[in-house]
Amino acid sequence: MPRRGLVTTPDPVHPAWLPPEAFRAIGSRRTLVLGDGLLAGTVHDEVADACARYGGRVRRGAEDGPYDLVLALTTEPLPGVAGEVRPDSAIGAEGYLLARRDGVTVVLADDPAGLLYGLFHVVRLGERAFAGELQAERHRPAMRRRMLDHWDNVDVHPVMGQVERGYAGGSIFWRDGAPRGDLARVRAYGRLLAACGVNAISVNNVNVRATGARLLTDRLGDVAALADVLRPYGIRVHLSVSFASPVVLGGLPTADPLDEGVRKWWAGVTERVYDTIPDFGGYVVKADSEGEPGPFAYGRDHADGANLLAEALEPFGGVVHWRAFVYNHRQDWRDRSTDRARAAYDHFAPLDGRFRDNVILQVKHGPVDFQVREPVSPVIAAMPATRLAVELQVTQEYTGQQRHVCYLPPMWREVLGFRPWGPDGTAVADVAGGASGDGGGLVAVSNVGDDPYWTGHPLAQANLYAFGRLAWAPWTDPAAILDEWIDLTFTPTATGDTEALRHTLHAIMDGSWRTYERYTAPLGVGFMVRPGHHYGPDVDGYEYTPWGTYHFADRDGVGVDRTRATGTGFTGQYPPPWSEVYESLDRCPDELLLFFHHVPYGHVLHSGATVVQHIYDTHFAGVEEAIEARRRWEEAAALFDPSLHARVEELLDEQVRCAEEWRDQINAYFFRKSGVPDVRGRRIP
Ligand code: BDP
Repeated sequence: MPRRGLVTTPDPVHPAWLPPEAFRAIGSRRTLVLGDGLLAGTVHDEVADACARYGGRVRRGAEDGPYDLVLALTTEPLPGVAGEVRPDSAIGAEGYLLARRDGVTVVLADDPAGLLYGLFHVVRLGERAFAGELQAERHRPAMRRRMLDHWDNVDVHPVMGQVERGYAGGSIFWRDGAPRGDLARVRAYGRLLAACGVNAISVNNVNVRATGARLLTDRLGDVAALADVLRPYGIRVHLSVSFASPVVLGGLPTADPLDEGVRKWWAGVTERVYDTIPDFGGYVVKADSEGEPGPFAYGRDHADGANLLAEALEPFGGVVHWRAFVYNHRQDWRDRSTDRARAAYDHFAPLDGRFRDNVILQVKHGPVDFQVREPVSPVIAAMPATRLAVELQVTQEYTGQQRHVCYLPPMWREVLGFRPWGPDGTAVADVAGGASGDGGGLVAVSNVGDDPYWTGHPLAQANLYAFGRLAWAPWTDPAAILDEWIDLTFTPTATGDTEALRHTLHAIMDGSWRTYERYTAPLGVGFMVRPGHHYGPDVDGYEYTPWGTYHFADRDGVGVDRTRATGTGFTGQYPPPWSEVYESLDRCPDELLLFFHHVPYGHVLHSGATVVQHIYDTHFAGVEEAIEARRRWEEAAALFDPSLHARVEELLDEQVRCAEEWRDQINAYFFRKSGVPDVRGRRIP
């Protein structure tokens, strides 16, 4: 029998980006914490722990100064320098002001969450927080909602296991149908998330099954226990729910969103949720997608469906994250006119303006499915009257499954910086942030499991950290975020050569997303992965299946014609100028060419290479880059903890093996289809 309850069973867990040393600068100083409540208590306890280790001291409530660091709520009487730097206007929700004057570092916040984020800013600065003077700086999150979705199954699924698309061991919440019990791990997770700015998580898979569905009702206590542990770190808990809950849990004959009994059922259940978890965040719903139940069964649309739940949540300030990932996964592959890329827009754009205010439409960043290269989803530009959240995938389902190094923030940064209405228009980051700061925000599928390094591949931690930081400040340079992560995570080893360590990690990680792109499916065509688990190459794996993900390679050419002129018309879902840019064979960016166009192998790219030569060149180059990353890592052995070094080395061996497999299959496939030899005469199997 799996163990139930709140027993703490400490795993051999690495502290990720908050090793005790990260608090050295604070822990050796004198700190004053001013403010009441749970989160101010967390701030105090964090500093107190550090002081116990490094010999400093912390007081809560004004008394015997002087202090090196003051962390205070603006609702308190502010002594000395803290009073002098107090701003005239509001700092704002979750924000903080940071200043240093006369040898005192001051963090001020209007609300306790801001104090917590301010503390972690000081942690990031380390000794720099206590040197010289600092003009008051204000910091506020660009997105109010910064959320992680866990695709964790409560019961073990026969195919997907404990965590759907999880590459880091089991769930940190659930094991074999029950809570794991070791809430110390969940608490440590909450702390890591607060340090990078995440403030919400959903704790069960969007494919809601068996016990997962019951978290809403008789297993609600399990969710409440998680909420209790995460609350001190400013993290609200959300729940994935099944649209069929009134039937499967409530015994009702229908889940029709317009049925009075169904509405009452959701209202009653939701009230009980808030009685149990007063700060509950809301529901996440995947409906009418890949077999999940939804409003279509009752002849209703997705506004009817989402509004049903929104109505139940509204009295309590909750939101429903309604996913736009709705498409037909049983399409006829012989019928070239259907296009999975079109589906989200076709379903949702006509519904703009019909959603209640507390509905957040959660849109995958690309129109298909988290491929290594996709255009930005046109839905993001099509629904000005709807709150939109952009969904990213931190778990590396299609990007190496945490066996390959693939630092994703450069891709996310491109998505967030994309301007769907052209260079003078709003960017995706601003759509998600919302005009009044209350947009749907950023959501990502977490990559964490019960692995001792949290994420399987130790370097995959950087993706999680960077997700939080980009949700807070989307315009940050991914390389700068990587530096932050490095500084917070790695303490100097025997050699103490932090510069060399940093140099090694940048050399391996900065360009790793593009490296991965080079040795996998080319020019935005996507997929070509093994069906089912999605690891490694299978050139025609999905080509003759009902899933809607095709490349249409034949002896003459490759790519999906999504133009209005001759193809599926998908380009017409974009506003100008992108509708024209993507429609035009001449103007379409090289990296997306095969996403939008079917071209002959001899088609010449902007780069000057033909399509087929580009495929050969990038596949040889991608493997060379993977080999070079492994060489650099081997060379840097002395800089890293030996067990971490060994784990990454093993994974780099696998990455090189797999990259070679990709190269050989892709190159051989296109050589045999096209008959065109490599101009450089390299060996193609
Ligand atoms: C796909 C995954 C599948 C998820 C689905 C989703 O393969 O496991 O359930 O996304 O986002 O990419 O719902």
